[in-house]
Amino acid sequence: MKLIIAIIQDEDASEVISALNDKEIPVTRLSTKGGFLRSGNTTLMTGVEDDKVEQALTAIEDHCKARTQYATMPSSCGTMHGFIMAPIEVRVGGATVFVLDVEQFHKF
Ligand code: 2BA
Repeated sequence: MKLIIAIIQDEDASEVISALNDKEIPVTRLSTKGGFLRSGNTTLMTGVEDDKVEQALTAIEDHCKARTQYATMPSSCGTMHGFIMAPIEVRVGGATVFVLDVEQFHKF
């Protein structure tokens, strides 16, 4: 058995969850925040038998789009005024996915 942890964008979450449910793959949705942009994203946790891992990954890949976001970061302007806030373009991925071996799985 594997545990798939997928960090995706909020906008894609409903479609990914529906696609997983259609394949009878259970999923838990967590509201999370990225450490770099400090804005909300969604983390999905799904425990699946090994033979369903590819189906789960396909559902995630097919429904997650990369998008460009703009973040305001402190940047040195090289003058005595010190720092200015400079908008930077950040490409946020479709999905960041970890696949872990599950040592034990219980439902009590
Ligand atoms: P954030 O940490 O908010 O990062 C958003 C996007 O900012 C990243 O997109 C990447 O394009 C950029 N970025 C992140 N750290 C950066 C840095 N130090 N310098 C310049 N640009 C940086 P993604 O790579 O697609 O990541 C999307 C979200 O997935 C991340 O949100 C974070 O929540 C999670 N994530 C990505 N890689 C991870 C990892 N190795 N471990 C845990 N979470 C990860």
